Amino acid sequence: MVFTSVDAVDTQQQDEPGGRRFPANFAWGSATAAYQIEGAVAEGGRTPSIWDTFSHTPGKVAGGDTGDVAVDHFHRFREDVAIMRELGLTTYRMSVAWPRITPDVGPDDLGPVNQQGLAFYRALVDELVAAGIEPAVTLYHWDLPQALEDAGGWTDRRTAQRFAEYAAVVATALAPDVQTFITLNEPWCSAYLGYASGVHAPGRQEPASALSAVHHLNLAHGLASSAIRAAVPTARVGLTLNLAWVHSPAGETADDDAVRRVDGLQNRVFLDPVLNGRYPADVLADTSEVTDWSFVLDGDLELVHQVPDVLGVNYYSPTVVRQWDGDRPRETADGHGDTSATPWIGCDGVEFPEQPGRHTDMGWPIDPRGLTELLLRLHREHPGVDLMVTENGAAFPDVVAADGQVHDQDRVDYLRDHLGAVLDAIEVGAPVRGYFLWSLLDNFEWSFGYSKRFGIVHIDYDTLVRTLKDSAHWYSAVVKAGGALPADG
Ligand code: IFM
Repeated sequence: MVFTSVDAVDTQQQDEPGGRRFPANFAWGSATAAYQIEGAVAEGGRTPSIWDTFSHTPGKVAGGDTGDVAVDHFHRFREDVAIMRELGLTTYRMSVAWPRITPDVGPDDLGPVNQQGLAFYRALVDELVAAGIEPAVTLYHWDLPQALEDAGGWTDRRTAQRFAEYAAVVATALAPDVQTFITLNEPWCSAYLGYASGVHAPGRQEPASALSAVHHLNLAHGLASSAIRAAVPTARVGLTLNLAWVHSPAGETADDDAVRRVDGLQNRVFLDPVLNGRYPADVLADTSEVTDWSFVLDGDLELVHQVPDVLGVNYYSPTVVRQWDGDRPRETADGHGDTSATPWIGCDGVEFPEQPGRHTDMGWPIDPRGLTELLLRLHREHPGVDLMVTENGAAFPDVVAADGQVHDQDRVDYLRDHLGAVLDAIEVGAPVRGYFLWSLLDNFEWSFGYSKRFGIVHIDYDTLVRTLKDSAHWYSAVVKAGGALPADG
Protein backbone atom coordinates (compact mmCIF):
# COMPACT_ATOMS: atom_id res chain seq x y z
CA MET A 1 0.00 0.00 0.00
CA VAL A 2 1.21 3.47 -0.79
CA PHE A 3 0.13 5.40 2.29
CA THR A 4 2.72 4.06 4.70
CA SER A 5 4.39 6.04 7.44
CA VAL A 6 7.24 8.28 6.54
CA ASP A 7 9.80 7.85 9.29
CA ALA A 8 12.95 9.26 7.86
CA VAL A 9 12.38 12.85 6.87
CA ASP A 10 15.39 13.22 4.64
CA THR A 11 14.32 15.68 2.00
CA GLN A 12 17.71 17.24 1.62
CA GLN A 13 19.18 14.81 -0.86
CA GLN A 14 20.28 16.79 -3.85
CA ASP A 15 19.33 15.36 -7.24
CA GLU A 16 20.60 18.39 -9.02
CA PRO A 17 21.99 21.68 -7.79
CA GLY A 18 19.33 23.37 -5.66
CA GLY A 19 16.92 20.45 -5.96
CA ARG A 20 15.05 18.85 -3.07
CA ARG A 21 13.36 15.50 -2.70
CA PHE A 22 10.22 14.18 -1.01
CA PRO A 23 10.36 11.13 1.28
CA ALA A 24 10.56 7.81 -0.57
CA ASN A 25 7.07 6.50 0.18
CA PHE A 26 5.21 9.75 -0.33
CA ALA A 27 1.90 9.27 -2.22
CA TRP A 28 1.54 11.21 -5.49
CA GLY A 29 -1.93 11.71 -6.83
CA SER A 30 -4.56 13.88 -8.34
CA ALA A 31 -8.13 14.51 -7.24
CA THR A 32 -11.53 14.84 -8.86
CA ALA A 33 -15.17 14.78 -7.75
CA ALA A 34 -18.11 12.87 -9.19
CA TYR A 35 -20.46 15.68 -10.21
CA GLN A 36 -17.59 17.69 -11.69
CA ILE A 37 -16.50 15.00 -14.14
CA GLU A 38 -18.91 12.07 -14.50
CA GLY A 39 -21.87 13.35 -16.50
CA ALA A 40 -24.39 10.56 -17.27
CA VAL A 41 -26.66 12.02 -14.64
CA ALA A 42 -29.67 10.00 -15.72
CA GLU A 43 -27.82 6.73 -16.39
CA GLY A 44 -27.18 3.67 -14.27
CA GLY A 45 -30.15 4.29 -12.02
CA ARG A 46 -28.89 7.62 -10.67
CA THR A 47 -31.46 10.11 -9.36
CA PRO A 48 -31.01 13.90 -9.03
CA SER A 49 -28.73 15.52 -6.51
CA ILE A 50 -28.95 19.08 -5.22
CA TRP A 51 -26.40 20.09 -7.85
CA ASP A 52 -28.63 18.84 -10.68
CA THR A 53 -31.43 20.97 -9.34
CA PHE A 54 -29.22 23.98 -8.68
CA SER A 55 -27.41 23.93 -12.00
CA HIS A 56 -30.70 23.64 -13.86
CA THR A 57 -32.06 26.69 -12.02
CA PRO A 58 -31.59 29.75 -14.26
CA GLY A 59 -29.00 32.21 -13.01
CA LYS A 60 -27.26 29.92 -10.56
CA VAL A 61 -24.31 28.74 -12.68
CA ALA A 62 -22.24 30.80 -15.12
CA GLY A 63 -23.27 30.28 -18.71
CA GLY A 64 -26.17 28.07 -17.68
CA ASP A 65 -23.69 25.18 -17.47
CA THR A 66 -24.72 21.91 -15.84
CA GLY A 67 -23.00 18.64 -14.96
CA ASP A 68 -25.25 16.66 -17.32
CA VAL A 69 -22.30 15.66 -19.49
CA ALA A 70 -19.36 17.21 -17.63
CA VAL A 71 -16.26 15.53 -19.10
CA ASP A 72 -18.09 12.24 -19.62
CA HIS A 73 -15.81 10.39 -17.23
CA PHE A 74 -18.66 7.91 -16.62
CA HIS A 75 -18.06 6.55 -20.11
CA ARG A 76 -14.39 7.48 -20.53
CA PHE A 77 -12.97 6.41 -17.17
CA ARG A 78 -10.67 3.85 -18.79
CA GLU A 79 -9.07 6.57 -20.89
CA ASP A 80 -8.69 8.75 -17.79
CA VAL A 81 -7.08 5.96 -15.77
CA ALA A 82 -4.70 5.37 -18.69
CA ILE A 83 -3.70 9.03 -18.49
CA MET A 84 -2.98 8.68 -14.77
CA ARG A 85 -0.92 5.61 -15.45
CA GLU A 86 1.02 7.44 -18.16
CA LEU A 87 1.70 10.24 -15.69
CA GLY A 88 3.02 7.74 -13.15
CA LEU A 89 0.58 8.66 -10.39
CA THR A 90 0.59 6.32 -7.42
CA THR A 91 -2.81 7.29 -6.05
CA TYR A 92 -6.09 8.89 -7.12
CA ARG A 93 -8.69 10.66 -5.00
CA MET A 94 -12.16 10.19 -6.47
CA SER A 95 -15.61 10.69 -5.04
CA VAL A 96 -18.70 8.52 -5.11
CA ALA A 97 -22.03 10.08 -6.08
CA TRP A 98 -24.49 9.22 -3.32
CA PRO A 99 -27.50 9.30 -5.72
CA ARG A 100 -25.92 6.52 -7.77
CA ILE A 101 -25.71 4.21 -4.75
CA THR A 102 -29.04 4.70 -2.99
CA PRO A 103 -31.19 6.55 -5.55
CA ASP A 104 -34.41 6.15 -3.55
CA VAL A 105 -33.06 7.32 -0.21
CA GLY A 106 -35.47 9.20 2.03
CA PRO A 107 -34.97 10.85 5.40
CA ASP A 108 -36.07 7.73 7.30
CA ASP A 109 -34.96 4.97 4.97
CA LEU A 110 -31.82 4.42 2.93
CA GLY A 111 -33.80 2.48 0.33
CA PRO A 112 -32.38 -0.31 -1.80
CA VAL A 113 -28.77 -0.31 -2.90
CA ASN A 114 -28.45 0.27 -6.64
CA GLN A 115 -26.13 -2.47 -7.89
CA GLN A 116 -25.57 -0.64 -11.20
CA GLY A 117 -24.15 2.30 -9.28
CA LEU A 118 -21.84 0.12 -7.25
CA ALA A 119 -20.79 -1.71 -10.41
CA PHE A 120 -19.58 1.54 -11.98
CA TYR A 121 -17.31 2.34 -9.04
CA ARG A 122 -16.23 -1.30 -8.79
CA ALA A 123 -15.12 -1.18 -12.44
CA LEU A 124 -13.30 2.11 -11.88
CA VAL A 125 -11.50 0.76 -8.82
CA ASP A 126 -10.56 -2.42 -10.71
CA GLU A 127 -9.13 -0.31 -13.53
CA LEU A 128 -7.10 1.77 -11.07
CA VAL A 129 -5.75 -1.25 -9.23
CA ALA A 130 -4.78 -2.89 -12.51
CA ALA A 131 -2.88 0.30 -13.36
CA GLY A 132 -1.05 0.21 -10.02
CA ILE A 133 -2.88 3.27 -8.71
CA GLU A 134 -4.26 3.23 -5.18
CA PRO A 135 -7.76 4.74 -4.95
CA ALA A 136 -8.79 7.00 -2.08
CA VAL A 137 -12.55 7.46 -2.02
CA THR A 138 -14.41 10.54 -0.83
CA LEU A 139 -17.95 9.67 0.16
CA TYR A 140 -19.47 13.14 0.04
CA HIS A 141 -18.29 15.77 -2.40
CA TRP A 142 -21.48 17.87 -2.33
CA ASP A 143 -23.95 15.82 -4.41
CA LEU A 144 -26.64 15.30 -1.77
CA PRO A 145 -29.65 13.33 -3.03
CA GLN A 146 -32.36 15.89 -3.77
CA ALA A 147 -34.92 13.88 -1.81
CA LEU A 148 -32.92 14.46 1.35
CA GLU A 149 -32.70 18.18 0.73
CA ASP A 150 -36.46 18.22 0.23
CA ALA A 151 -36.76 16.83 3.76
CA GLY A 152 -34.39 19.45 5.23
CA GLY A 153 -30.98 18.49 3.88
CA TRP A 154 -28.09 19.10 6.22
CA THR A 155 -30.33 20.94 8.66
CA ASP A 156 -31.93 17.60 9.52
CA ARG A 157 -29.94 15.12 11.62
CA ARG A 158 -31.50 12.20 9.75
CA THR A 159 -29.33 13.17 6.78
CA ALA A 160 -26.27 12.37 8.91
CA GLN A 161 -27.77 9.02 9.92
CA ARG A 162 -28.54 8.03 6.33
CA PHE A 163 -25.07 9.19 5.27
CA ALA A 164 -23.46 6.79 7.76
CA GLU A 165 -25.50 3.90 6.36
CA TYR A 166 -24.58 4.81 2.80
CA ALA A 167 -20.90 5.13 3.79
CA ALA A 168 -20.88 1.60 5.21
CA VAL A 169 -22.45 0.25 2.00
CA VAL A 170 -19.73 1.82 -0.16
CA ALA A 171 -16.88 0.85 2.16
CA THR A 172 -18.06 -2.74 2.31
CA ALA A 173 -18.38 -2.92 -1.48
CA LEU A 174 -15.03 -1.34 -2.36
CA ALA A 175 -12.76 -2.71 0.37
CA PRO A 176 -10.15 -4.08 0.46
CA ASP A 177 -9.04 -2.58 -2.86
CA VAL A 178 -9.95 0.78 -1.40
CA GLN A 179 -8.34 1.26 2.00
CA THR A 180 -8.86 4.99 2.44
CA PHE A 181 -12.35 6.44 2.81
CA ILE A 182 -12.70 10.20 3.27
CA THR A 183 -16.06 10.99 4.81
CA LEU A 184 -16.61 14.61 3.73
CA ASN A 185 -15.01 17.08 1.39
CA GLU A 186 -14.93 20.68 2.64
CA PRO A 187 -17.98 20.80 4.91
CA TRP A 188 -17.28 24.56 5.14
CA CYS A 189 -18.54 24.90 1.56
CA SER A 190 -21.50 22.57 2.06
CA ALA A 191 -22.67 24.52 5.09
CA TYR A 192 -21.85 28.18 4.48
CA LEU A 193 -21.94 28.40 0.67
CA GLY A 194 -24.91 26.04 0.47
CA TYR A 195 -27.04 27.42 3.30
CA ALA A 196 -25.78 30.95 4.12
CA SER A 197 -24.48 32.75 1.02
CA GLY A 198 -26.41 30.45 -1.29
CA VAL A 199 -23.82 30.47 -4.09
CA HIS A 200 -23.70 26.67 -3.93
CA ALA A 201 -26.50 24.12 -3.91
CA PRO A 202 -29.03 24.03 -2.38
CA GLY A 203 -28.79 27.83 -2.59
CA ARG A 204 -30.39 28.72 0.72
CA GLN A 205 -29.63 32.00 2.48
CA GLU A 206 -30.42 31.11 6.07
CA PRO A 207 -27.54 31.70 8.52
CA ALA A 208 -29.11 29.63 11.31
CA SER A 209 -29.58 26.73 8.90
CA ALA A 210 -25.92 27.00 7.89
CA LEU A 211 -24.80 26.52 11.50
CA SER A 212 -27.21 23.62 11.89
CA ALA A 213 -25.64 22.18 8.72
CA VAL A 214 -22.17 22.61 10.25
CA HIS A 215 -23.20 20.44 13.19
CA HIS A 216 -24.98 17.82 11.14
CA LEU A 217 -22.00 17.55 8.79
CA ASN A 218 -19.73 17.06 11.80
CA LEU A 219 -22.20 14.46 13.06
CA ALA A 220 -22.17 12.81 9.63
CA HIS A 221 -18.39 12.52 9.81
CA GLY A 222 -18.58 10.96 13.26
CA LEU A 223 -21.37 8.50 12.49
CA ALA A 224 -19.88 7.51 9.15
CA SER A 225 -16.42 7.00 10.67
CA SER A 226 -17.88 4.59 13.21
CA ALA A 227 -19.93 2.83 10.55
CA ILE A 228 -16.95 2.41 8.21
CA ARG A 229 -14.71 1.21 11.03
CA ALA A 230 -17.33 -1.34 12.07
CA ALA A 231 -17.86 -2.56 8.49
CA VAL A 232 -14.19 -2.57 7.44
CA PRO A 233 -11.92 -2.66 10.48
CA THR A 234 -8.80 -2.29 8.32
CA ALA A 235 -10.02 0.89 6.60
CA ARG A 236 -8.28 4.19 7.00
CA VAL A 237 -10.86 6.89 7.65
CA GLY A 238 -10.17 10.45 6.57
CA LEU A 239 -11.78 13.86 6.67
CA THR A 240 -10.95 16.64 4.23
CA LEU A 241 -11.25 20.25 5.36
CA ASN A 242 -10.56 23.45 3.46
CA LEU A 243 -8.69 25.03 6.30
CA ALA A 244 -7.57 28.61 6.12
CA TRP A 245 -4.33 30.32 7.02
CA VAL A 246 -5.98 33.38 8.50
CA HIS A 247 -3.88 36.45 9.14
CA SER A 248 -4.07 40.20 8.91
CA PRO A 249 -2.16 42.25 6.31
CA ALA A 250 0.32 43.75 8.72
CA GLY A 251 -0.06 41.39 11.64
CA GLU A 252 -1.64 44.25 13.61
CA THR A 253 -2.97 43.31 17.04
CA ALA A 254 -5.96 45.54 16.27
CA ASP A 255 -6.99 42.81 13.82
CA ASP A 256 -6.70 39.96 16.31
CA ASP A 257 -10.43 39.71 16.86
CA ALA A 258 -11.07 39.51 13.11
CA VAL A 259 -8.50 36.73 12.81
CA ARG A 260 -10.01 34.87 15.77
CA ARG A 261 -13.57 35.04 14.41
CA VAL A 262 -12.71 33.83 10.92
CA ASP A 263 -10.38 31.15 12.26
CA GLY A 264 -13.19 29.95 14.50
CA LEU A 265 -15.80 29.80 11.79
CA GLN A 266 -13.57 28.26 9.14
CA ASN A 267 -11.14 26.06 11.06
CA ARG A 268 -11.97 25.41 14.70
CA VAL A 269 -15.71 24.76 14.33
CA PHE A 270 -14.73 21.62 12.41
CA LEU A 271 -11.38 20.70 13.99
CA ASP A 272 -12.37 21.06 17.64
CA PRO A 273 -15.44 18.77 17.74
CA VAL A 274 -13.88 16.10 15.53
CA LEU A 275 -10.45 16.07 17.16
CA ASN A 276 -11.26 17.21 20.70
CA GLY A 277 -14.97 16.51 21.20
CA ARG A 278 -16.12 20.08 21.85
CA TYR A 279 -17.26 23.20 20.03
CA PRO A 280 -15.16 26.34 20.52
CA ALA A 281 -16.86 28.54 23.11
CA ASP A 282 -15.96 31.74 21.27
CA VAL A 283 -17.69 30.55 18.06
CA LEU A 284 -20.83 29.69 20.02
CA ALA A 285 -20.70 33.19 21.52
CA ASP A 286 -19.98 34.94 18.19
CA THR A 287 -23.00 33.28 16.60
CA SER A 288 -25.39 33.40 19.57
CA GLU A 289 -27.61 36.03 17.95
CA VAL A 290 -28.17 33.67 15.04
CA THR A 291 -28.75 30.40 16.88
CA ASP A 292 -28.57 28.87 20.35
CA TRP A 293 -27.05 25.67 18.87
CA SER A 294 -29.88 23.62 20.41
CA PHE A 295 -29.54 21.23 17.47
CA VAL A 296 -26.49 19.83 19.31
CA LEU A 297 -28.17 17.09 21.35
CA ASP A 298 -26.83 15.37 24.45
CA GLY A 299 -24.29 12.77 23.41
CA ASP A 300 -23.71 14.26 19.95
CA LEU A 301 -20.19 15.40 20.68
CA GLU A 302 -19.15 11.89 21.69
CA LEU A 303 -20.46 10.72 18.31
CA VAL A 304 -18.72 13.50 16.41
CA HIS A 305 -15.41 12.92 18.19
CA GLN A 306 -13.94 10.43 15.71
CA VAL A 307 -10.31 11.34 15.14
CA PRO A 308 -9.50 10.67 11.48
CA ASP A 309 -6.64 8.34 10.61
CA VAL A 310 -5.69 10.95 8.08
CA LEU A 311 -6.65 14.59 8.01
CA GLY A 312 -6.94 15.98 4.50
CA VAL A 313 -5.98 19.59 3.93
CA ASN A 314 -7.26 21.46 0.88
CA TYR A 315 -5.32 24.65 0.32
CA TYR A 316 -5.49 27.19 -2.50
CA SER A 317 -4.87 30.67 -1.14
CA PRO A 318 -4.42 32.66 2.07
CA THR A 319 -7.28 34.29 3.98
CA VAL A 320 -6.37 37.86 4.82
CA VAL A 321 -8.70 39.70 7.18
CA ARG A 322 -8.82 43.07 8.84
CA GLN A 323 -10.95 44.73 11.47
CA TRP A 324 -13.38 47.00 9.62
CA ASP A 325 -13.54 50.53 11.05
CA GLY A 326 -17.06 51.15 9.73
CA ASP A 327 -16.17 54.56 8.19
CA ARG A 328 -15.59 53.40 4.63
CA PRO A 329 -17.11 50.76 2.36
CA ARG A 330 -16.32 47.31 3.65
CA GLU A 331 -14.03 45.18 1.50
CA THR A 332 -15.47 41.74 0.87
CA ALA A 333 -12.95 40.09 -1.44
CA ASP A 334 -13.20 36.74 0.31
CA GLY A 335 -12.84 34.76 -2.91
CA HIS A 336 -16.05 32.83 -2.46
CA GLY A 337 -18.37 34.55 -4.88
CA ASP A 338 -19.98 37.93 -5.07
CA THR A 339 -23.09 37.65 -2.98
CA SER A 340 -25.39 39.85 -1.00
CA ALA A 341 -25.58 37.21 1.72
CA THR A 342 -22.40 36.47 3.62
CA PRO A 343 -21.01 33.07 4.48
CA TRP A 344 -19.20 34.75 7.38
CA ILE A 345 -21.79 34.42 10.15
CA GLY A 346 -20.91 36.33 13.30
CA CYS A 347 -18.08 38.19 11.55
CA ASP A 348 -19.79 41.56 11.07
CA GLY A 349 -16.71 43.58 12.03
CA VAL A 350 -14.43 41.73 9.64
CA GLU A 351 -13.39 42.72 6.13
CA PHE A 352 -11.46 40.81 3.50
CA PRO A 353 -9.12 43.29 1.77
CA GLU A 354 -7.96 42.85 -1.80
CA GLN A 355 -4.46 41.42 -1.90
CA PRO A 356 -1.57 42.71 -4.02
CA GLY A 357 0.54 40.35 -6.10
CA ARG A 358 -0.24 37.34 -8.24
CA HIS A 359 -3.74 35.86 -8.43
CA THR A 360 -5.21 32.82 -10.16
CA ASP A 361 -8.10 32.97 -12.62
CA MET A 362 -10.45 32.55 -9.63
CA GLY A 363 -9.13 35.88 -8.34
CA TRP A 364 -7.49 34.01 -5.47
CA PRO A 365 -4.16 35.45 -4.27
CA ILE A 366 -1.18 33.11 -4.52
CA ASP A 367 0.82 32.59 -1.34
CA PRO A 368 2.32 29.14 -0.74
CA ARG A 369 3.45 30.06 2.77
CA GLY A 370 -0.11 29.42 3.92
CA LEU A 371 0.20 25.74 3.10
CA THR A 372 3.33 25.38 5.24
CA GLU A 373 1.72 27.35 8.05
CA LEU A 374 -1.41 25.18 8.02
CA LEU A 375 0.47 21.89 8.01
CA LEU A 376 2.71 23.04 10.85
CA ARG A 377 -0.24 24.30 12.87
CA LEU A 378 -2.02 20.96 12.55
CA HIS A 379 1.14 19.11 13.51
CA ARG A 380 1.60 21.39 16.53
CA GLU A 381 -2.02 21.35 17.74
CA HIS A 382 -2.91 17.77 16.82
CA PRO A 383 0.32 15.77 17.01
CA GLY A 384 0.05 12.18 15.90
CA VAL A 385 -2.58 12.81 13.23
CA ASP A 386 -1.32 11.93 9.76
CA LEU A 387 -1.82 14.66 7.18
CA MET A 388 -2.41 14.66 3.44
CA VAL A 389 -2.75 17.55 1.04
CA THR A 390 -5.97 16.31 -0.51
CA GLU A 391 -6.34 19.29 -2.88
CA ASN A 392 -4.05 21.99 -4.18
CA GLY A 393 -3.91 23.57 -7.60
CA ALA A 394 -4.91 26.59 -9.61
CA ALA A 395 -7.22 27.79 -12.37
CA PHE A 396 -5.69 29.71 -15.23
CA PRO A 397 -7.19 30.72 -18.59
CA ASP A 398 -5.45 28.02 -20.60
CA VAL A 399 -5.52 27.89 -24.37
CA VAL A 400 -4.37 25.31 -26.86
CA ALA A 401 -1.46 26.88 -28.72
CA ALA A 402 -0.69 26.65 -32.42
CA ASP A 403 1.56 23.67 -31.69
CA GLY A 404 -1.40 21.81 -30.22
CA GLN A 405 0.02 22.03 -26.69
CA VAL A 406 -1.10 23.93 -23.59
CA HIS A 407 1.78 25.95 -22.17
CA ASP A 408 0.54 26.64 -18.65
CA GLN A 409 3.73 27.91 -17.04
CA ASP A 410 1.68 29.81 -14.41
CA ARG A 411 0.34 26.49 -13.14
CA VAL A 412 3.81 24.91 -13.18
CA ASP A 413 5.09 27.81 -11.07
CA TYR A 414 2.15 27.47 -8.69
CA LEU A 415 2.68 23.73 -8.28
CA ARG A 416 6.44 23.99 -7.84
CA ASP A 417 6.05 26.68 -5.17
CA HIS A 418 3.31 24.83 -3.29
CA LEU A 419 5.16 21.52 -3.38
CA GLY A 420 8.12 23.40 -1.98
CA ALA A 421 5.83 24.65 0.79
CA VAL A 422 4.82 21.07 1.59
CA LEU A 423 8.48 20.09 1.78
CA ASP A 424 9.15 23.00 4.12
CA ALA A 425 6.56 21.55 6.50
CA ILE A 426 7.87 17.99 6.19
CA GLU A 427 11.40 19.12 6.91
CA VAL A 428 10.39 20.44 10.29
CA GLY A 429 8.46 17.31 11.16
CA ALA A 430 4.90 17.60 9.85
CA PRO A 431 3.69 14.06 9.04
CA VAL A 432 2.47 14.76 5.50
CA ARG A 433 1.93 11.47 3.68
CA GLY A 434 0.81 12.53 0.23
CA TYR A 435 -0.27 15.20 -2.22
CA PHE A 436 -3.31 15.23 -4.50
CA LEU A 437 -3.20 17.83 -7.23
CA TRP A 438 -6.52 19.50 -8.02
CA SER A 439 -7.35 18.58 -10.61
CA LEU A 440 -6.58 15.81 -13.05
CA LEU A 441 -8.99 17.17 -15.67
CA ASP A 442 -10.59 20.50 -16.46
CA ASN A 443 -14.09 20.15 -15.07
CA PHE A 444 -17.36 21.68 -13.87
CA GLU A 445 -16.22 24.32 -11.40
CA TRP A 446 -19.53 24.61 -9.52
CA SER A 447 -21.15 28.05 -9.85
CA PHE A 448 -18.42 29.03 -12.35
CA GLY A 449 -19.44 26.21 -14.68
CA TYR A 450 -16.80 25.33 -17.27
CA SER A 451 -15.36 28.85 -17.33
CA LYS A 452 -12.51 27.99 -14.95
CA ARG A 453 -9.87 25.43 -15.80
CA PHE A 454 -8.12 23.66 -12.91
CA GLY A 455 -6.95 20.58 -14.81
CA ILE A 456 -3.45 19.47 -15.73
CA VAL A 457 -5.28 17.81 -18.60
CA HIS A 458 -7.10 20.14 -20.97
CA ILE A 459 -10.64 19.29 -22.06
CA ASP A 460 -12.05 20.46 -25.36
CA TYR A 461 -15.69 20.81 -24.33
CA ASP A 462 -16.90 20.38 -27.91
CA THR A 463 -15.12 17.11 -28.57
CA LEU A 464 -14.18 16.03 -25.02
CA VAL A 465 -10.67 15.37 -26.32
CA ARG A 466 -8.08 15.26 -23.54
CA THR A 467 -4.70 17.02 -24.01
CA LEU A 468 -1.93 16.90 -21.44
CA LYS A 469 -0.86 20.40 -20.45
CA ASP A 470 2.76 21.32 -19.74
CA SER A 471 1.89 21.09 -16.04
CA ALA A 472 0.93 17.44 -16.49
CA HIS A 473 4.32 16.70 -18.04
CA TRP A 474 6.06 18.67 -15.27
CA TYR A 475 4.15 16.90 -12.47
CA SER A 476 4.76 13.53 -14.10
CA ALA A 477 8.50 14.22 -14.20
CA VAL A 478 8.49 15.04 -10.47
CA VAL A 479 6.57 11.86 -9.66
CA LYS A 480 8.66 9.63 -11.89
CA ALA A 481 11.83 11.08 -10.38
CA GLY A 482 10.60 9.81 -7.03
CA GLY A 483 9.58 13.23 -5.76
CA ALA A 484 12.67 15.15 -6.81
CA LEU A 485 11.67 18.79 -7.05
CA PRO A 486 13.65 20.84 -9.52
CA ALA A 487 14.94 24.16 -8.25
CA ASP A 488 13.14 26.04 -11.02
CA GLY A 489 11.22 25.56 -14.27
O1 IFM B 1 -13.40 22.46 -7.60
C1 IFM B 1 -13.29 22.62 -6.22
C2 IFM B 1 -13.45 21.29 -5.51
O2 IFM B 1 -14.63 20.65 -5.82
C3 IFM B 1 -13.42 21.51 -4.01
N1 IFM B 1 -12.27 22.27 -3.62
C4 IFM B 1 -11.98 23.47 -4.34
C5 IFM B 1 -11.97 23.20 -5.84
C6 IFM B 1 -11.65 24.50 -6.60
O3 IFM B 1 -12.60 25.48 -6.32
